[in-house]
Amino acid sequence: LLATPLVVGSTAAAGAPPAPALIPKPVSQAALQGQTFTLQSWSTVGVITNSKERQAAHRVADQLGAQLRRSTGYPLPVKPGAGTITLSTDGPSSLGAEGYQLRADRSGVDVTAATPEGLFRGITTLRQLLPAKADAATRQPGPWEISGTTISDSPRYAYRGAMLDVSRHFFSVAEVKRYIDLASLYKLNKFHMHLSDDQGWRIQVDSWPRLTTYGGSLEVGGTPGGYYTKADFAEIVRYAAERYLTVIPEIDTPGHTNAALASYADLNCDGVAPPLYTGTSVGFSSLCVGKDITYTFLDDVFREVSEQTPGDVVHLGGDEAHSTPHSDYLTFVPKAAGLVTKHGKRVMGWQEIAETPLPAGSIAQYWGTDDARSQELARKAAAQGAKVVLSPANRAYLDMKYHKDTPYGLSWAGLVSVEKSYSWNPSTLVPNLPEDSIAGVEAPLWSETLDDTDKVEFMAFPRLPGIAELGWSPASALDWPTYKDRLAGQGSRWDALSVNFYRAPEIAWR
Ligand code: TNX
Repeated sequence: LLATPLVVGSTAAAGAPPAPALIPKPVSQAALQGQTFTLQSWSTVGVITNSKERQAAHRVADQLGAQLRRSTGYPLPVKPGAGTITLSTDGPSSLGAEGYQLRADRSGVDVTAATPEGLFRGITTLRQLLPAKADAATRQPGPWEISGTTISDSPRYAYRGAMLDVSRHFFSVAEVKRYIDLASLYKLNKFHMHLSDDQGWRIQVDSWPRLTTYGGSLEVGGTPGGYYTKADFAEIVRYAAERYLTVIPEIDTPGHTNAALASYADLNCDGVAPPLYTGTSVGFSSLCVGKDITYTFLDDVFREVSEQTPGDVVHLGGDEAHSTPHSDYLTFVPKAAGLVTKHGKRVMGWQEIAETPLPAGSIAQYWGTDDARSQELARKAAAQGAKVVLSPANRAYLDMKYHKDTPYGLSWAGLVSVEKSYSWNPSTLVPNLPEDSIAGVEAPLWSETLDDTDKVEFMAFPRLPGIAELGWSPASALDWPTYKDRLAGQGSRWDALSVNFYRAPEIAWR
């Protein structure tokens, strides 16, 4: 094709729609002047791949086809070989596993990657290039145009996560899937599930059945809780994997354990089981560090949870152990970490675990608020060779209120506006934290005050896409004024997807 790529921002050809605003912003994008792709009723989706990746690459094409069939009503058959839209795994390995190139011109759209995962990242971009109504669940009128463009893209960080607290309030498999779907649209690749806490134990453990049957029975406020059976959890893991998110299960220890302590009296130092807890305090419970049964218990739990986890990371919590004597904490964490590695997984834990020696390959999750102690813990983790995932509570905690009148959420880490949550650079957040120790970013969503999906979406949108951009896009792309404009363009997309997002007044939603 003869068209010369022009830098985006140059005048689009007359008649061509303006280039849509992509989140996360790609590494590089150029306009193809005067070219417009139009999806037609006779368009096809082709897949060019090798035998090893055939199934996965076809599944990505099927995912794209399924969504576009819903909104366009076109048949869009998926077939081997070139199509109107062609997904190819022939891309250079220099793109990395998640990188892709995309070209849309008058004759078609090519998405090229080295892996099916890269194709999946590419189709999330393709969806955002189409009009917002392409994301609708029901048939919409066309035209289905994309202004000519070339994109080359790959992530800044390998770890780009979302966390959902299913303990304080339980969310059904369908609700969890919906959150995974929305996270996947912004190229997040880790789904951290906070599966146990004082208020509820949410994952089946065959060797300790009362954890769920009793310990999972309630939630905050005293309403019925729930738990995931092994089949449920397998379904979540499978669903996430199809969207190229790895599930990281968290069993919080030694604090945040009232649900387990209530389920088994033997786990308590005094042998007395406390009642179930449905309030929202933290820091009052602890496993009994001196008892052997504590480690028999954790060995069983980490074994069963690891067996259900294809990813290589299990999170052991470790936060806010205010009821665990400090010397006990220092004894406990290495023992618990050893049980995670015994079952073949890398250890992840909240920043406090950096006070203890950690096994090779561990990840510490920073949740500080620019305080010196949290920063010191992040550096301590790095100094012993661990990686750090950044979840600064005053920026990345999606449960913090946007402003003082936000109807739910907490504010212990401050009010977190859309601008505040976006306006930071992972490289420089923690002074003197070596860049090569930063694995990436994660946005946790704690659910003390969030008992349904509408509330979850209200808190996550529009802030989650901003954290996703901080994890994916190069530092040079991060800029609030232009981000704010791109974010405005997501509003109609969330309307099409029926996302209950917060219409922050500082954004000119369109
Ligand atoms: C702190 S930060 C917690 C959670 C709460 C959250 C609420 C951290 C690792 N733990 O137990 O749910 O604040 O914002």
